[in-house]
Amino acid sequence: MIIGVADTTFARANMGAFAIDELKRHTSARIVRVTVPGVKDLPVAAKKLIEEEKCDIVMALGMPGGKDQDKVCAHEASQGIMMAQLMTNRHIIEVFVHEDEAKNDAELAWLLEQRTREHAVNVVLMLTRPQEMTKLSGTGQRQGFADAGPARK
Ligand code: RDL
Ligand code: RDL
Ligand code: RDL
Repeated sequence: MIIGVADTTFARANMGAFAIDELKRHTSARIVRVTVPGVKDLPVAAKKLIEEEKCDIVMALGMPGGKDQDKVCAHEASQGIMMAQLMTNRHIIEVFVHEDEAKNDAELAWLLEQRTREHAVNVVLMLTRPQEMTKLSGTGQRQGFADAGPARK
């Protein structure tokens, strides 16, 4: 099994390093990493990891900025990531942390790391133990900030 990790220089923390560190705690799968300038470059980077590097699943890691043009950029990147998934029939787990989700740089750094690590665990489960994902069905999982939890207690 091969896991692809694509991240950006735009993000304000080394998301790829967090992903690889977490993946290695849970799997011995080979990891192929690539870094691109920004989120709009992630769709083709992920598609190349799948088609050329034979990755079974890819993490697309990015940080949309807080300005309106960044939000549009992120929406476009998301659509590209979904298109790449449909073209390749492989999951590309999109790990986006919007810069304005955090109230300050310290919280942003924490969120970039925490969301990346939690989605890395999702990737390992999806790839190797999908029944473990089903056990979490409907439990209000979130990545980074606290889980929402089930609506009915
Ligand atoms: O292809 C080169 C760039 O267009 C590409 O890297 C963009 O994703 C860069 N970029 C923007 O141009 C922008 O307006 C990014 C953002 N906003 C953003 O919020 N986050 C990014 N890139 O990762
Ligand atoms: O590929 C990993 C995630 O990007 C993907 O699972 C998203 O669907 C997760 N997600 C968000 O990132 C988000 O901002 C979800 C929501 N909002 C949402 O409102 N409902 C979801 N997922 O089921
Ligand atoms: O319910 C609070 C948050 O989960 C909500 O504001 C989400 O929209 C935040 N969020 C993103 O904006 C995003 O791009 C999340 C993800 N991705 C994600 O992958 N997982 C989350 N939230 O839990």
